[in-house]
Amino acid sequence: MAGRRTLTIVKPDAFANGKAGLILALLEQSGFTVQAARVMHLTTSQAADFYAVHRERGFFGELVEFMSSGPCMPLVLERDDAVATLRTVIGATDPAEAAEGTVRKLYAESKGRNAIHASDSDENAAVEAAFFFAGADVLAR
Ligand code: FUP
Repeated sequence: MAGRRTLTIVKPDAFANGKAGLILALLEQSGFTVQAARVMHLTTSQAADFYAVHRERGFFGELVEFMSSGPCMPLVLERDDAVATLRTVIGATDPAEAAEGTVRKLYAESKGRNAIHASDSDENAAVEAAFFFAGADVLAR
């Protein structure tokens, strides 16, 4: 059964542009509740660890540089079918291909500076939530 929690990050571009609140509002309007939140500035080492799955890709250096370029806002979100629903709400990786009304269509600048991250499976959601939050920092079920 699909899980009820996922991990998202409002990325440095959207946070710096003052769009974090608007993005959070859109997520809440989409039925998500916030179970954990923080604002933090990732080190290059943390950004590289978080995106380690992409380390062989040509864009990895740029991705790490961008994700450590300023503050971001990781959130644990909850609703039914959380992972798949949030992937729909954020839209395609490239904002040029993202559907109308999605976070990336509304707020992303480019494929690299694309406003928001969302976990792509229940397993990764659990791993990524643990990357940013201790168990005690996430609301109890
Ligand atoms: P997504 O799951 O939609 O965030 O996309 P991916 O997991 O494929 O990529 C992770 C991040 O790598 C993207 F958010 C942005 C960056 N990326 C690029 O910069 N260029 C690419 O061609 C693909 C991804």
